[in-house]
Amino acid sequence: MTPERDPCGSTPPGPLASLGWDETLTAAFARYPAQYRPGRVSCRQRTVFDVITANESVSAHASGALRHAGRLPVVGDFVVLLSQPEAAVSTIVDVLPRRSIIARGLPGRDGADQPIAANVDLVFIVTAAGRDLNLRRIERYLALVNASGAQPVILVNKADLAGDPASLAKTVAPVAAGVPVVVVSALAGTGFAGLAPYLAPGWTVALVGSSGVGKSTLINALLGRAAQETACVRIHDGKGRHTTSVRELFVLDSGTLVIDTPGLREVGLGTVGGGLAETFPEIAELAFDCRFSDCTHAHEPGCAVREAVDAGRLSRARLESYLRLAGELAFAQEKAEIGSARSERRRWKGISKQARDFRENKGR
Ligand SMILES: Nc1nc2c(ncn2[C@@H]2O[C@H](COP(=O)(O)OP(=O)(O)O)[C@@H](O)[C@H]2O)c(=O)[nH]1
Ligand SMILES: [Mg+2]
Ligand SMILES: [Zn+2]
Repeated sequence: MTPERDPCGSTPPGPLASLGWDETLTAAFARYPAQYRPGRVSCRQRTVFDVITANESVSAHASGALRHAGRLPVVGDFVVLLSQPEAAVSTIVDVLPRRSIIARGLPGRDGADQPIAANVDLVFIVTAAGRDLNLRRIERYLALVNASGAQPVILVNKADLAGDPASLAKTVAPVAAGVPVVVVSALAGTGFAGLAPYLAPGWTVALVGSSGVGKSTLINALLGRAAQETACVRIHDGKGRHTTSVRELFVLDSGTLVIDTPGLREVGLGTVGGGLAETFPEIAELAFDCRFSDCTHAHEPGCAVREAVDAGRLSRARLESYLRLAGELAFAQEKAEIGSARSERRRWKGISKQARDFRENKGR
């Protein structure tokens, strides 16, 4: 049997499929002529990206057009490359449509979300036994992941530090709300069998969680070698200095793609609200019985959610956490609206100035 030929001739060579490439991407890439090639961003420095293509890894700059449009790629993005034979560095000319995007609100800025990783199928929310085992933080990460388009899995690391590892899963269960919980020790190498179902070939798995919970140790254990050895290519940053940064996308022997993310000190929820109902399904369920369909469960009369708390059917901590995150989300959305209104004003100012310059110069 002969393999099916792609009529457009745009199907990238086999290895791209093992990078998580899919049919949708093939369709999006089809309009690019032969000198362009697709690849996946494995490492992001300030202005330089490492891109894995079907047969090599190259350094690339984002095109001016992408930079001006604020469409910079992130780790995990599938991009379109243009390589000039005489130039050492390739140019990223397009970012292909994302099937998921993990983003967080960036505290103190115009309210724009900060993308962290793209095209992720599954996210391990990593937490650790001991001080980091913070249920409220897990809820926050769940809301973030539920809004991203990727599936969450809660991973409790450092089981070796807990007297009774089984109790760890039980502690987390009330906030997991049906999301799988896996307890491991990256250091002792225990519990990894529980991860196997999530490490399918061609899947992209991202690890998120506070700094120090053991994400890098876990990736090293999965890789069976020190990930630090595979740091990004050293590149001159234009000021004559070398910049280094650790690679963030790895390919396991199983064919799973793993993305490490830097420990996030602050995890703002961003502006995408879709994640809350999924993160607090029991509250969403109770809300059907609130008197007002737009009940915020904060102060309205006839609130079924607050009644459930009073009756002991819903934990108060859970409702408080929901209210805190919902409030934060509303604030972030408002800020983003103001931010986009402001940049819209700036845009119009630019346009009217152009028009004025044009009028003033016309008479000459
Ligand atoms: N006891 C214990 N320590 C661990 C485990 N996994 C990681 N650590 C330690 O936790 C510290 C932080 O680990 P690291 O992988 O750098 O965390 P990251 O910031 O999330 O990448 C290191 O000192 C690790 O040796 C574990 O399963 N058990
Ligand atoms: Mg790390
Ligand atoms: Zn209510």
